[in-house]
Amino acid sequence: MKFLGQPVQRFANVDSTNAVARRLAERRAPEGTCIVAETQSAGRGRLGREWHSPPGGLWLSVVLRPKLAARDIGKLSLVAGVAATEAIREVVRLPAMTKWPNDVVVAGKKVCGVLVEGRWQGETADFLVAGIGINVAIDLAALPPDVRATAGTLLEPRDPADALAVREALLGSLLKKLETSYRRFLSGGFSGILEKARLYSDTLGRQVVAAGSDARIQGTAVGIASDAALIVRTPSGDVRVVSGDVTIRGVSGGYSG
Ligand code: BT5
Repeated sequence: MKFLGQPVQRFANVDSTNAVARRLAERRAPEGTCIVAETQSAGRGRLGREWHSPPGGLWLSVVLRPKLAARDIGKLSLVAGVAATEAIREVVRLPAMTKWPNDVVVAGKKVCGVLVEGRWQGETADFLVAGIGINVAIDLAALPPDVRATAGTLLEPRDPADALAVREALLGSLLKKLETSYRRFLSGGFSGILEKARLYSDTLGRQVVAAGSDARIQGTAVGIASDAALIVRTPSGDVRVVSGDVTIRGVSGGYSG
């Protein structure tokens, strides 16, 4: 690896690795700085949602400094989601899938979430923080019942030594894959990442309900466009969903995230 994880800063507990990375980035931390914590007391998801971060997970954030327009942030989320999917496949050998826009699921259960945040100067990113949370070996009973219903863990948290080894292997694999995809993305190779996103997609071909800020769209997810938008086929035509939450219909318990 050339820069991702140079350095890795480890903490026992932080409020949120994204918040720590942001504070460091504001003080000019170099691109590639990576924050890893054992637990987070205020782990966050999108739209102010909470990300539960008990021991046994891999909670990390990296500082990135791409020349990126605000409208392209969704692409970077996809880059990180695909990297996490591939790392899980490689290290744990489970059939991880990417659920648009930012989740990784195994057997329909959310095992990983991605949160990309940025500071903007006009329309361009000053810096970005890509946060990735993976439930490596967490005790699902530690989650509130509504979250537990849709969450999964890669391993049972029975053997702490084993779990620690898997976490370290996942960290190494994830940083490598993220760096490769990110470089590819910066050099104009987003279409290759899109191909993977489509290949690993748990969403395409499914009946979905997409709830954005101002509309609720119901139909079949038929594509991921070149700007990372989800294309949903409805009786009145194809609709582009740029952000928001997607629920896959027909999955027991209904699943959104
Ligand atoms: C996400 O948001 O999925 C992004 C999560 C990013 C977490 C990482 S951890 C390292 C870094 N530091 C941070 O502070 N954050 C990042 P969203 O799509 O909004 O999903 C949030 C929803 O997922 C919650 O409302 C819950 O329903 C569910 N959830 C919360 N904790 C979970 C967990 N550990 N496992 C599975 N689902 C969870």
